[in-house]
Amino acid sequence: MIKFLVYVAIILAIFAIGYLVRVFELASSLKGNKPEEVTDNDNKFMSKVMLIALFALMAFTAWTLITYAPLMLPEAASEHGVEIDWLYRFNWAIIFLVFVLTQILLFYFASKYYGRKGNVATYIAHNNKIEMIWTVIPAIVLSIIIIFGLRAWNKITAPASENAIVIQIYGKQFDWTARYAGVDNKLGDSNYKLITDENALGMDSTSEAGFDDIIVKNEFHIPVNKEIEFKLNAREVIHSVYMPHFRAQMNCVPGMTTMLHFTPIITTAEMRKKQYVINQMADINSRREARGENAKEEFNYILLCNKICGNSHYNMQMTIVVDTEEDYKKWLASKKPYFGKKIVTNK
Ligand SMILES: [Cu+2]
Repeated sequence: MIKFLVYVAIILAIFAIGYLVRVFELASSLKGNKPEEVTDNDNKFMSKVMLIALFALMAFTAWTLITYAPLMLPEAASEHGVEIDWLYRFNWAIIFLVFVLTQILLFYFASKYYGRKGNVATYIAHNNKIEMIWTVIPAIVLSIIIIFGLRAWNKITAPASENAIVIQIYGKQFDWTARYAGVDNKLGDSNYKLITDENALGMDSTSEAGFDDIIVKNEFHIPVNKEIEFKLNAREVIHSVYMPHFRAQMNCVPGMTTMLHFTPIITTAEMRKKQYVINQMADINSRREARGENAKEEFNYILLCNKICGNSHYNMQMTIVVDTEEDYKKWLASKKPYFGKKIVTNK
């Protein structure tokens, strides 16, 4: 009800301002002034408004930066994530510099050279020198950005190294499954025709490479400072693996295998000890408490589906735990292979 009254008040205020302007115009026309004519005094007034607008714009920009900076992506926890963030900040620095410079010049000139009676603007039809400047400088800056970007992109999308740990991430409506390649680091064959309620991934029980494959749900572990190669599959529609802390995202497409790889550099335990993470979690938990929820949440890396894939898409996620190598091995050893067979390898 109060909201409704506020809206009514705003609409009435707009009408009131309209009428006031009309009254002002009528009064000045009675005095013999032409209301539509712009006088030198009007221009001078607007030149001051330009300066005020410049300060207001800069103050607003500073405020949004301070207010919304905490909502940017969390700290990068993968090797290439650090590089992506560096590129991102580099781009921001250039954009910010150009923004501040051009806006200051724009408003300052508009304020300084306001219209005066009898003044005529200088028309420049063509000037090679200034055209050269505004073409060459942006071209150089853009080339630098593109070269840095391409170098990073080539590194990120290059094939994973031979000894990267292979993990399959399988998406279906509406959950994720992770499959570890086991001792041989090779995933066994699978076939969609073999999919049943028990064999959700359609694993082929005659494929030897798959005998030691381990299947986990809800949560999967990876060791820190080791390259992980993800092989991504989907059952029925396109899903998208998104691991924001690791700056990694790739679509999972039915009928094909997509891949991505990264090296995590911060363990979950290390992340939980960081002061800003402690503060963030305290903030989240205090808001939960205010809502009457008891469960305390701890920081966790997360894998999300980033393709709207159906009505429970929002809840399609998995916890990622980055362990020390020792803890990772312990965790993996506690899991039983899906087919329950030990594989004999000569590796
Ligand atoms: Cu999905």
